[in-house]
Amino acid sequence: MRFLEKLKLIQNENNSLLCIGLDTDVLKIPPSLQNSNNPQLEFNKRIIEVTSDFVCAYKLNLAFYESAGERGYETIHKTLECIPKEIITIADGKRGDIGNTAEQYAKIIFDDWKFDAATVNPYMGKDSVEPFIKNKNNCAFILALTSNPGSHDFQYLEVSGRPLYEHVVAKATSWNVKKNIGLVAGATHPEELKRIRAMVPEMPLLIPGIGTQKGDMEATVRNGCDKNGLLALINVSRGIIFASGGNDFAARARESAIKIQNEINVIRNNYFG
Ligand code: NUP
Repeated sequence: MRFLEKLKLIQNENNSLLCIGLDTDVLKIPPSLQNSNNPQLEFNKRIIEVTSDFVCAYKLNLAFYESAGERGYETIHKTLECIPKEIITIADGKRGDIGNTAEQYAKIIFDDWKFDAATVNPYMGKDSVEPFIKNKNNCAFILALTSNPGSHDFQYLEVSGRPLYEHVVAKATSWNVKKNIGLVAGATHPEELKRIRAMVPEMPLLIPGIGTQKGDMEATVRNGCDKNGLLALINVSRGIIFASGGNDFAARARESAIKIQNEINVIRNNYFG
């Protein structure tokens, strides 16, 4: 199934724009799981069990698994097996390299792990992105305007009369022949998000920065959705999975996910009916 079709189906079915970030820092796993065979995997399984009815996507930041060594690769495989097939899965590794190397990155992410989507750094240009958009069922979320303070170092620089990130948005649009490109735009830049959405009315936007990074929820939903109140994937990682550092982590994560899903939906109903 085409990526966009799968995304719209699950956003409607679960009535959710929420993407939970499984940024499972092994040092923050609660004591009750520490003695299990693979604490990182057990943690993910519990989080997925209690939240999969309220999300449209799970995003695994690869850093937290790669830093766990050999075991981390196994955890990625097994975590993906626990995610219901209709939910979108995103590998957040911000890959980007010369063509033949990028092909290897795309191979492990899409062919071996079987993620639906990957985040891609566009700095090296079209040939570095191409392996991620070869298959119409896979999506490349291209970094346009990131949520972090360092986004001001390069992304706002004026080039030919417009900020660099707008050039990225325009290029991504021109590469989007198979309709399987999305953009990453941070919730910490809500006005720019509005501008980006106006430039790409039909692209999915992966929007991190809500919660710990203090992005603006109201403006993010209003400015990030398409005209039907869909196609924004609003990521929250620490704010959900580490809502509690204790043995009640799963129950607290569920509460937090429901609260955020409701908050998003109230704003959607206000603006998109
Ligand atoms: O611009 C970006 N900002 C950002 O935080 C692009 C990202 N991919 N992320 C990722 O989103 C970040 O690496 C982390 O995995 C997640 C945000 O986590 P949190 O602040 O909700 O805990």
